[in-house]
Amino acid sequence: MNNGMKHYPGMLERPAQEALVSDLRQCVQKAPLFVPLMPRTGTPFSVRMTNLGGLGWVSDRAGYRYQALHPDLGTPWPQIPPAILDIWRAISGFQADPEACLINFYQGTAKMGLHQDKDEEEFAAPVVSISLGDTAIFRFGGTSRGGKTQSLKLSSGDVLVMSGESRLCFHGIDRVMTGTSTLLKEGGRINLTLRRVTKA
Ligand code: MD3
Ligand code: FE
Repeated sequence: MNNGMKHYPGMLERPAQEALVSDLRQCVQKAPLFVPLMPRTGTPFSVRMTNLGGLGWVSDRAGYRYQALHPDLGTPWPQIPPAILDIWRAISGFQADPEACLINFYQGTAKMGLHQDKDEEEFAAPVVSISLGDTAIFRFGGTSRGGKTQSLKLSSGDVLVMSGESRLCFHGIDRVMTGTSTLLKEGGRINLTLRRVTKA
């Protein structure tokens, strides 16, 4: 179970985390956080999001998809900063760069239910996740819904790589532990998820 999942605790040192947050603040000025809606029902997510790269993941009443433009502004997403691409190049083992960097911002009781990431065309590429700020309780299981699950704490500076069988595992965030990091002045948690969308 979960072959191909690798956790790198504390891969990013504090100064690197601070530099990333500074990059991300600039990016979010250009591509503000939006509140995704569940397909069909329109129920808002508790997590706010934005994206970097040629393609961004969005969700609204019409469904989940990747698109080149910010849903509220109609402008292209900012480029993925070099420091973020460097992490992918160092750790993914994949020959092509990611096309999408989803930024998830968790405040207060925000969480993310168990789901699979399957809106991409390229499943041979891993997904790389970078955690910044407060510690999260991450839950993951196997490739079918309803199986056994395990949990893992994801702390600021941790990197998680999901390749092979784990690429399609069910996963989510149960909760974020308020006050566990001083990285973000207002608290909360940022997760960056790097993905290859089209076939390389
Ligand atoms: C396992 N994000 O954006 S990161 C997501 O912390 C997402 O915001 C969570 O799930 C977050 O889709 C979890 C860890 C993670 C990311 C992608 C995965 C785990 C994954 C893709 C496949 C399997
Ligand atoms: Fe996911």
